[in-house]
Amino acid sequence: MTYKADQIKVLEDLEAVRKRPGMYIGSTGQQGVMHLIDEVLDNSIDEALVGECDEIEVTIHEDEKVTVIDNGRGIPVDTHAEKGMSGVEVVMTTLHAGGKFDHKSYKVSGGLHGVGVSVVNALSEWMRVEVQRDGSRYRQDFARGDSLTELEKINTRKNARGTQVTFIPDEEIFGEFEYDLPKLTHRLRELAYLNKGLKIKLVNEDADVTKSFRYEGGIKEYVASLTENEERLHPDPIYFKKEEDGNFVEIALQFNKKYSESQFSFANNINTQEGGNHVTGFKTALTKMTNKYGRSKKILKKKDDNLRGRDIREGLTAIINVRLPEPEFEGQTKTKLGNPEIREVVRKVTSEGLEEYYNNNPKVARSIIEKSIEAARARNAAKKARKLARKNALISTSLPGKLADCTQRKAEDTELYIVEGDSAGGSAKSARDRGFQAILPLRGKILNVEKSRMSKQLENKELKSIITAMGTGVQDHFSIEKMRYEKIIIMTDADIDGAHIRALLLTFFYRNFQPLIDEGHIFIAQPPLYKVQSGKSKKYFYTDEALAEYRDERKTKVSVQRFKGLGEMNPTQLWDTTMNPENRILKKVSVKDALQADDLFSTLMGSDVNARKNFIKENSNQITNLDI
Ligand code: 0RA
Repeated sequence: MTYKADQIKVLEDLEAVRKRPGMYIGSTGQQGVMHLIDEVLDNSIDEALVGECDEIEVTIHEDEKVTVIDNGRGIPVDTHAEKGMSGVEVVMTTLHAGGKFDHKSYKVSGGLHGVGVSVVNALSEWMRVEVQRDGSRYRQDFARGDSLTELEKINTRKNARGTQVTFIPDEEIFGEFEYDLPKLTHRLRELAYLNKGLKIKLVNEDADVTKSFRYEGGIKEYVASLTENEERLHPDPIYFKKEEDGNFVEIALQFNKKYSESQFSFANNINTQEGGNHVTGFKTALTKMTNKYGRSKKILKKKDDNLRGRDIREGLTAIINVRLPEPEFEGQTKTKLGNPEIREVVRKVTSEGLEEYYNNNPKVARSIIEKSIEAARARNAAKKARKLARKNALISTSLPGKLADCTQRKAEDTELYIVEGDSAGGSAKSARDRGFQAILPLRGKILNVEKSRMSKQLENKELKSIITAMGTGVQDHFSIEKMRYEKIIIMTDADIDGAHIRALLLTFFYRNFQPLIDEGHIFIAQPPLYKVQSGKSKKYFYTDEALAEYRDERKTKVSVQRFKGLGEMNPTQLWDTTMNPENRILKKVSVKDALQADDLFSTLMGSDVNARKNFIKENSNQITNLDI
């Protein structure tokens, strides 16, 4: 009887998932599709977390199915006493089945994902699970939450184990979808770094590309790769780890001669973008221990103030990785670690680890402290300069001369176009609807913001004019309410230089005006790449693929003009293709993945010019579609 009741409940549960997929996976867009892969992957990673799996393979098949294979223990195949079904069926058809097998010591439950792999079943047109366990191979097929077959033994094979899950997202739910391969690649690489020694393979059958990630150095290697283009204060990353009361903590640090701070934290393999108690514990210990050492060695003199945390962290790239049995995720995006007990554990590990490192590497310790003192000086000088500037009231009140403002004064529905170059700026000024569109042309190269302090950035004419045009003020004086426009639109040429300037501007916004990105105010204009004239009709194309498709369809010869720069378009063309809200394509810039962004920025902004050029060439598509 219980069997029947359970079966009915299962159908109801998974029907609910299909009715309101957004409640379980956030969205039914591309992110939702990616969530399905994450969900299956999390189960394999959980096996790796308990040391039961050291190899994972993800395949995107030509027919758009996805397969995730691991060599973990395999989903249990025996009959579940309460439920009267096989373990495989329980896991695949019961919401939150994780709790039914609660003998896992780490898990991602309650995290970003953690809704359970049954949700993937519910939202897949078809799904096949194969388990290799106890010398046999088993298989069961599912579709849209129901089982299609019973669990069958398909053959015997000794000395192998693991789980293989293949699924295809349901078009009834997701419509036409595409996988975000750059994002998947990034996530798999990140997971390989976070789980030292774990081998993760990504096979993209369509492109015939296979990538393999395995890092014996774990997060230490991660920090090294993130800072490979930086001038470093010490040759190898600082690393320490500890396991205490079932909590595992590891930290890798690299101090560099740059001015920004990059900090990435993870809890049970989830990127805790909003930070949390592990990050607080780390910061407290770093500040306290560095001051203590500086005083004891008299690098910090009696008359000197204590170093502030943010002065010590200037130029620091840090990864904080923790694992704990019952993680609690809080915050707006559920990416803030809430467990209070972890703060003290991380504080202690950092304190002890740093003290030992400083004592064994006095020269490095001195250079870190001297750099912090320098940062504090610069901060105080900048503060004085700002006070003076405000007194003069020059910077903040008069709008830049080259700004062609719109006539509407209320910010609502207005737009500020930041345009590369005077000639394009001229076209944009003639093309615009002056009622709600303002134009700010930029001249020459803007400052590389990654490599300079804020005080220096404020001296840069081009950046200064952006700040005054926006009206928000900066740093302590920033106020989003003072924004003079609703949208800020970056409009650059569709070439490599354009991509570079766009990346510089994005860095500038990302580092100094993140709330503008968070609240969806920053956009990228998409000028067309080609104009095709056939007879009297004109068509514009924004990607090479779209043009190729059109050419294939037509077969006849058409005349194609490639736009190299915005300046080549006359005002009417510019309006029709790029500025008219009715036709244009705007890309909203969002901080979805600070790590991905920073990865990109540090390569783009690092001192190795060739690495940067190659990166832009290889990734120009990704830069245009930048997910930051
Ligand atoms: C429930 C219990 C156990 C493992 C799993 C589920 C499991 C699920 C998936 C999904 C993909 N790969 C997986 N690997 C394992 C524990 C099994 C045991 O104690 O032997």
